[in-house]
Amino acid sequence: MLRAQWLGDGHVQVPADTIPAGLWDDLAAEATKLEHDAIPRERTVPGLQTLRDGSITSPQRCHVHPGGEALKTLVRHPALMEVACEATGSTRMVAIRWGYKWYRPGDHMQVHRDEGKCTITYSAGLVGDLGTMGWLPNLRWLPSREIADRFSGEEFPHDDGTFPVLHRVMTGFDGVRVPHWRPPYEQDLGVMVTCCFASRA
Ligand SMILES: O=C(O)CCC(=O)C(=O)O
Ligand SMILES: [Fe+2]
Repeated sequence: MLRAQWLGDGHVQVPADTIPAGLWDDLAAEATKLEHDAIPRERTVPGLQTLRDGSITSPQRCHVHPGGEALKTLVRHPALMEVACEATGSTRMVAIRWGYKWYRPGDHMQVHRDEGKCTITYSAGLVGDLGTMGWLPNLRWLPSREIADRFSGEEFPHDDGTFPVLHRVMTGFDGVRVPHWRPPYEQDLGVMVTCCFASRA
């Protein structure tokens, strides 16, 4: 079921009640506490660059932080691993990166593909309304070079599918293959948690 959904749609959800409410509270509190240490991430070089691992980098602006104990607890939660394995058909996975992201008005991330090692990328909203991410599932299998050529002159495409980033629900997606982006953020503050797992078998 999860496997079919992954292959068809490129995304799956960790059932909403699996992660305890207390852990979500801890994550929101941890993100708030770490906000003043968040690191600006700003890439202004225009256009899309393809890297050798198949990923695509593009202009972006936000703040990030690798988090603390609450985030480590989330990443170690067995549900994330189980959903990731069942969806992707892997038998063993390891979390390879995780963090909080802060979006303020105008912050954005243009069309990109995630780091090649990320078999599945998870995200969830913690604070504010994260709305939707732009999502191009029909271009999942298009070579990165073609994606870069096609979108270099178009900062935020129009003909997208949208992908909701839900409050306190982890959604896992094929961010390595499905090109995706975040249009300029319009509200005061959105805080997101994200992590990615790599297949080991
Ligand atoms: O803001 C989002 O929802 C997407 C973020 C993203 O794609 C990334 O961090 O790689
Ligand atoms: Fe991404």
